[in-house]
Amino acid sequence: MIRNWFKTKTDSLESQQSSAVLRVIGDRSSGKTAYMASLARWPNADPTSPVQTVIPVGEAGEELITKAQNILEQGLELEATNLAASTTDIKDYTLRITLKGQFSWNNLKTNIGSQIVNLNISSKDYAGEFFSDLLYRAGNPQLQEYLEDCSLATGIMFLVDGSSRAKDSEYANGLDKFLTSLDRTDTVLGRRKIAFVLTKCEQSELWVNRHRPAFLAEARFPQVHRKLQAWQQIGSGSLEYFTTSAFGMLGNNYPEPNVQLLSRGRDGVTAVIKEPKRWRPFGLVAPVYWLCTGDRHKELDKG
Ligand SMILES: Nc1nc2c(ncn2[C@@H]2O[C@H](COP(=O)(O)OP(=O)(O)OP(=O)(O)O)[C@@H](O)[C@H]2O)c(=O)[nH]1
Ligand SMILES: [Mg+2]
Repeated sequence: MIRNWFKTKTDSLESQQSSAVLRVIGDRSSGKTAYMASLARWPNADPTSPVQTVIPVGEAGEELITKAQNILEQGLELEATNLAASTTDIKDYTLRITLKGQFSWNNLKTNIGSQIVNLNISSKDYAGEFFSDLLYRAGNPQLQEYLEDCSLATGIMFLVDGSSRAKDSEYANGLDKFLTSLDRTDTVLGRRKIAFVLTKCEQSELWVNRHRPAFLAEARFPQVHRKLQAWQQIGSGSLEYFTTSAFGMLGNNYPEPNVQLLSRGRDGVTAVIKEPKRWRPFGLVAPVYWLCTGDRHKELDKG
């Protein structure tokens, strides 16, 4: 009985559904798998966050959580993702992200249902090899298949390790090839969105400007920034900038990165989580929200 009542009650709440088909691309070690696994795991959720739940749908999604628990939460490093022989072999992760309805006494009194927002995404996490193949193995049939698979997506998440600024021109060249190929297929031309996401932004030089993602992108990756702006200006699609960290910070007053660095070089940093029990990523949902709805979410943008 109670269950039925609850069901009708929730069904009558207005809920807004938005979905997106995504591809996560970027250089080797840019943090793509860590991003996806952290999003699926959603550890130590901040009670004040607009995100209510992140639920994996189906087996592939569950696998992401297992990865987060067995690797990241044990303070270990993820394995590099292998380039699948065929794009049909790449796992398609489906996640449902539910944002809290904004209840207020006002809403209750006037009986205006608050909107629960569901973001439904299916997302493929490519191997970073795909990105270097763009540069060095153009014309390769496997690469062509990847590019075709990418063109089915409505949203592209282009992840770049924020501390790999030395690779700006390489990224710009890869991107150039990628965008040219994408625009050649007109499946979703003009409606396609690209989120340029700077990862590992718990690093202090990025953290201080985390609320200015476009500024950071332009300052640290001027050539990539120029390419993306040009792509947008010719009407190929829309573009937004984001900052995120799959590992996050420790403490509130004097926050420090929750990271134990393993290496730092021109490719960026590799690291593991320092205190897995206090693991709280930031900025993961903001790009997904924009890719699904076309709007930026002020609260999610705060981290
Ligand atoms: N400091 C820091 N390191 C991170 C973060 N996310 C990932 N890493 C580290 O960056 C390295 C690469 O992370 P992955 O998620 O495996 O990168 P990837 O883009 O999937 O790499 P490929 O599968 O090889 O293309 C590993 O050492 C991770 O632990 C982060 O938010 N902060
Ligand atoms: Mg990977």
